[in-house]
Amino acid sequence: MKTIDKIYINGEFTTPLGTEYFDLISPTTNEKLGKVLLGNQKDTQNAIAAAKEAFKTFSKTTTKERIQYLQSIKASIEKRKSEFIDVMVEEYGGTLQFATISYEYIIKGFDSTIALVNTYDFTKTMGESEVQMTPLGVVGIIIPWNSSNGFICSKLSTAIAAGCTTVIKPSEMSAQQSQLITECLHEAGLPKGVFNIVNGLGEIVGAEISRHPDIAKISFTGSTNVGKIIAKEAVNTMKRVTLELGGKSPNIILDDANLNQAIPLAVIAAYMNSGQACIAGTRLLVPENRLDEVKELIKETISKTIVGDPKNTTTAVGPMVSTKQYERVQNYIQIGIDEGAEVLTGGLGKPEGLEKGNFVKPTVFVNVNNQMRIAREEIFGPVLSIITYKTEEEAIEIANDTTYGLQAYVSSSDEKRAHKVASQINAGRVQINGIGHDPMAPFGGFKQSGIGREFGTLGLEAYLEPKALIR
Ligand code: TXE
Repeated sequence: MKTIDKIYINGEFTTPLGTEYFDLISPTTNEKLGKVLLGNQKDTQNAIAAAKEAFKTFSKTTTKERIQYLQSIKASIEKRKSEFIDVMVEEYGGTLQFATISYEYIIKGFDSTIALVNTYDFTKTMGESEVQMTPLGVVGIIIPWNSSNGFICSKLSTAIAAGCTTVIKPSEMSAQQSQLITECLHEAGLPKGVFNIVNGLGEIVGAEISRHPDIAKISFTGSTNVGKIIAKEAVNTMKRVTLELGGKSPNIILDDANLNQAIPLAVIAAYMNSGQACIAGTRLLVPENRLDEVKELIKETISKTIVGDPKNTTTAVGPMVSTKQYERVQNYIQIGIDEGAEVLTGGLGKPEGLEKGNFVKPTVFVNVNNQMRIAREEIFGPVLSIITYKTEEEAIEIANDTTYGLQAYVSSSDEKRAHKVASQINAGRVQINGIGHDPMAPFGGFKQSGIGREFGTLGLEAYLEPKALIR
């Protein structure tokens, strides 16, 4: 049993003033793993004050110095690779496969941020003026549980690259993962106050960050509902916001697609991170005349998809993070049934032999129309809806008929055709014949999937304020 009873403020591990504990429960066994002592409003204010003080000097550091800090953080994370992976598997139920990829993305992320800042021009000429790209100030980083350290690293590294200081609020469910990254950041020897980490509840610590006048920007990843609450609060002091929110990503299988490639990819896209991914491809758009083939192939692929203990190397789908999330997914499966969709595979209840943890049967619905709730709302579990279409135009129309627009997928044996279709989809990223991540390309959503972009030049500029000197 672990007790995490420290937060990190102004270069020191410190005991929070808050007195409430939150239990950490294993998603795999539902046994208690430990508990975390939560920070309160005053702790948050102390962290913000430390970041504000640190900004006075950190904002004046050179690019070279900031690159050295980033390198030193990367080096301390590299020393603890196996712990990063293990704690994600234990605390969150991320599969070993997914946790390993997440760790690799963290390292690659540091490399690309370093490369980016190394060549970025912080002083530009626009018209006849000099434009200085200046660090925004103290950034509040509020993140969820579905890739806790991945999100901390990508947001924090960009903030540091820009010369900003930070107050980080991880999900209370990710306290062990936060403890590990805090130790790495502490070891990296950053100036005190550049990063502060306060464990705590969203309505207390997150809300204080959202309203505090000394926070210049909030970078948030999480649900669309909480994103809206944060944006409303932030506007009172004109905080900049980057919001990376939910999705209901379409995956268009064009009629010329090689299904032997496209369908296994579709299953990976839908069930990545056990379906708890904002970019999950949860609406599979299939040409009517190929539905029977798709149904057969999807059943076959899922019969080979291993659900179970996330520690096993072959497991592709692990448990949901919490019993609350398990119940939420079950509720959506029931909604799908009540709406008249047909369960092709999976369905309600836990898979046989996995009654202890928060396991969901990988589920596929057919006979879904795009107006059903299972096709419109983010479920955040391994539930895929198959929707048929007649023409390419109709496929594009269905793909875009959503309040979201984070990611989309297109499969075709004709690259040019896929490209043309991809260009007509309203989403921040479109994956053609595959699933990849380019850390130099922007990431973020159209419509209610968010505001702003992360990664690459646009991601860096979201932490900078342009100042024109007119002569
Ligand atoms: O997310 P929340 P939850 C979706 C997914 C999931 C649902 C609920 O559909 O089922 O959201 O998950 C903090 N002011 N996504 O409830 O609440 C909170 O403490 C400031 C999609 O866990 O959005 C946590 O640190 N902060 C998603 C963070 O916000 C507040 C990832 C995210 O939690 C707050 C996760 C408040 N009033 C869930 N209330 C994605 N798109 O990747 C909460 N928080």
